[in-house]
Amino acid sequence: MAAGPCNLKGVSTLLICVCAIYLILGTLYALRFEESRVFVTSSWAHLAKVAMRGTKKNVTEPAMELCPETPPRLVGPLHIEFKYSVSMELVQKVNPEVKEGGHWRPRDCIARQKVAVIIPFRHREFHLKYWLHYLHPILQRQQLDYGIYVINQYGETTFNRAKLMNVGYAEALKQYDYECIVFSDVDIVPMDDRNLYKCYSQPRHLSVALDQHGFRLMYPRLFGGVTALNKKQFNTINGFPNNYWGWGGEDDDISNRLSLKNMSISRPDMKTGRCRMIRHGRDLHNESNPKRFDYIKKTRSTMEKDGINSLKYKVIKVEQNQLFTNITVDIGTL
Ligand code: UDH
Ligand code: MN
Repeated sequence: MAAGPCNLKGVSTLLICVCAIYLILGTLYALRFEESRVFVTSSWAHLAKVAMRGTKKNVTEPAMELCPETPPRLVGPLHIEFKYSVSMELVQKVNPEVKEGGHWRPRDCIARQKVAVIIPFRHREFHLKYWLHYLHPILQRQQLDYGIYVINQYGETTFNRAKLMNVGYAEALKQYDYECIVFSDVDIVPMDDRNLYKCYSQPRHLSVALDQHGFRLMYPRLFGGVTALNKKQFNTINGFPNNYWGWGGEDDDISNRLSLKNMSISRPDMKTGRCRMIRHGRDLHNESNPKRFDYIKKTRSTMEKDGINSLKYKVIKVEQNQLFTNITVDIGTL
């Protein structure tokens, strides 16, 4: 009789022990499984991460090389004419890769130079269409990282080409880290795309052989039409003069500035440097400047105080068009 409860006690103790062992073993097993699951998950996550890293790198950071010294898609002599009219819509349509504000850069290599092209401008929309039509594809074949800036003189007072070019320099550099500035008349188009719109170790004169001048350089120190200066060259001559109002003389003043600072003019050969200029008459409010002959004799004394260091203007409007940035500016008057 006494063994009954005692046996019962023994059996229940045994049961509790078995349950406890079962519980402990079960927990341990579950923990191990969980651990390995975490390990499996994290190793897959790690592998996936590595794989993704590889893909990401290929998509967003392709190993870009510097564009070749000689752009490979240049075609040489070009057929340039102004007989057929072009519309801005058409020019936009055939240049879909040009970004807002007239910016473009090569997709498959790093451009050798960042170039701002500055166009002094007023009431020449008709010429601008041709310029954009011809120049965008040329600058792209030249593999430049470029932006186009039309500097539009506000109001109807006397035109001042050199002051507008100074404004273009100052404004373009506020927008992007340009290292080279090309200054171009709106009516001049190169006839050979090997005439590169970039900077050289000396200031560059690009429009050396104009059709209207019988494809000849008018005089050795000529530095008008289309020119290119890097920032250092431009600042060494204190930029361009601001006080040439009306037609003529400012290009000779710039040429004087270069020789006074012991720089020479670099040029393409006379075949590569051929350009066409759209025929036109003299514009209203751009009469030839009778003071120019006096002024160009005094460059030595004027260049230090008149230039980029004394430039004053007021921006009226900045428009980011598809093919160019249009900056309307009040440059005052004589
Ligand atoms: N420009 C304008 N609007 C003007 C005046 C000049 O946009 O009202 C700009 C334009 O970029 C032009 C540049 O300034 O290309 C130079 O001016 P220009 O074309 O008048 O100078 P160019 O030496 O003209 O070509 C000479 C006068 C033409 C006389 C023709 C007589 N046969
Ligand atoms: Mn002209």
